[in-house]
Amino acid sequence: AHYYMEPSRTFSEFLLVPNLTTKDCNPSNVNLKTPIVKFKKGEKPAYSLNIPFSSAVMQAVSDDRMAVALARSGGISFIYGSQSVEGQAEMVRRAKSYKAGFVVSRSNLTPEHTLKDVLELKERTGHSTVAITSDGSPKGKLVGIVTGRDYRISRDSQSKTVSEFMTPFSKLIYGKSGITLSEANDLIWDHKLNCLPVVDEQGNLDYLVFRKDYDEHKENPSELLDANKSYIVGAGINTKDYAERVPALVAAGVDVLVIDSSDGYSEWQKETIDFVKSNSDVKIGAGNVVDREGFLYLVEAGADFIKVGIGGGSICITREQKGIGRGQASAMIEVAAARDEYFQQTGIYVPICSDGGIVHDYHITLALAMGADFVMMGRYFARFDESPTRKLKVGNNFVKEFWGEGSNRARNWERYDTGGKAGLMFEEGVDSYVPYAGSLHENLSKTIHKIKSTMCNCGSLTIAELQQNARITLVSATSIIEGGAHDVILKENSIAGE
Ligand code: MZP
Repeated sequence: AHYYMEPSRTFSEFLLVPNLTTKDCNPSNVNLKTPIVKFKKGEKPAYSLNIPFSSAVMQAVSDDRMAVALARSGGISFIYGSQSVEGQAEMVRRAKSYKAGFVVSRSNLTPEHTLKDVLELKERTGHSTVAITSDGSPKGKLVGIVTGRDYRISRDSQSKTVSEFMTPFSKLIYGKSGITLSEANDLIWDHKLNCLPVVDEQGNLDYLVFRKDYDEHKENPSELLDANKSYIVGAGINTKDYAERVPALVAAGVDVLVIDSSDGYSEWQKETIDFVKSNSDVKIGAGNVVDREGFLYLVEAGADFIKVGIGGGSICITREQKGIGRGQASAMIEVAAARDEYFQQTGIYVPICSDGGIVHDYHITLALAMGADFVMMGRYFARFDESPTRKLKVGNNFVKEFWGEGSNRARNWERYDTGGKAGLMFEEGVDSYVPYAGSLHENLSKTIHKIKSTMCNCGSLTIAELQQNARITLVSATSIIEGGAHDVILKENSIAGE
């Protein structure tokens, strides 16, 4: 046998040591854009994400509703494959039928409303920008816009009215209603408005169009008016019925597939990748692996990205049942080193995804710092309104149901199959509850802010810089105690009257 003499480590055993934070290194300048499929040095990946988040290939997490909600925020869902081919293809079709952000928002707000109303609307709709028309209808006259910039500048001045806190941009456009489309385009160019004003037949400015991918169309913003793009949608497949499932998903418009398996270092995965590559152009990720050998095997097989992690998922009992797996941090560190070496040798960059075991938001930043290009999470997303499961009241708390793909409830034997007799012989996952946490948008915004803020502590404005610059330290068991509140009596735990 080969022995790894170093213990296998988890994220909680590490901390980031701050680097110098320069003055321009503030959260609003941090860019979380990240590749998800392989690309050659000097070229761009065919798909990238605006935030490094993907939701797990699980019945309790990723359906079409989650796919749209997460894509709208800049991430990707992989719609679960442990269902009929028709059912999954229909979910993909529904998610693809949503169009990426044309009009972000038309509100019913008027200039008399206060900033508080606008902030509430922005919070509720999840949009970073709100366009205000005189009568609240899309055809009404534009009287102002509220951008992310207002939001930050005016957050505490709750009493201002809309017209008082309109940005110079919006005043400019307001004063110029009646401008032509090309004049409007000039405004965008000059003022980096990141939106496209739309004019009506009379040439009057009608409403504003905002898109996440505006930058890609900067040279010719009018392209944005016929290019009504759909969101990027992913789907999970297995190594058993791919000949039937993949063509159906491709016909439904899927962008990226991933082979969902608890142990991906197998000839079954190679065969599946071969089939996909010879029958379609669709991108395909593979996994999960936890070491250099597994990574290289799947990369040589043609995978477009590699998923890392065995046994660390919140609902996973694989390590207890079968004794296989590896601490998530150790797995990430080794696979990231293999990925970098492969890039040096071949000029091909293969993104890696850290899958499972994210408990605290800072674990995401650590995973990125250790080399992950994006993370996949189940428990995190299962807690939100947008996950497909029931919300229940247990005792005094609201919870949502969350079960593993290896549980009897999911009946996903294909994910665990190592050949031989079909069927789930024993469970590798549990059926559980997670605390209900509200809307995806609200929670994601907080998490993203934390990540950006930590990246600033580490002196990094991009994920690539973080991977390059991060200084990571192991922590001792006693210093973990030091990291939480300690040696104080927390108010909520103290007994009334004492
Ligand atoms: P977590 O984010 O909930 O900690 O982990 C989610 C990941 O756990 C999934 O993306 C998948 O890789 C893995 N998973 C899903 N079901 C099981 C199981 O039943 C499992 N064992 O391990």
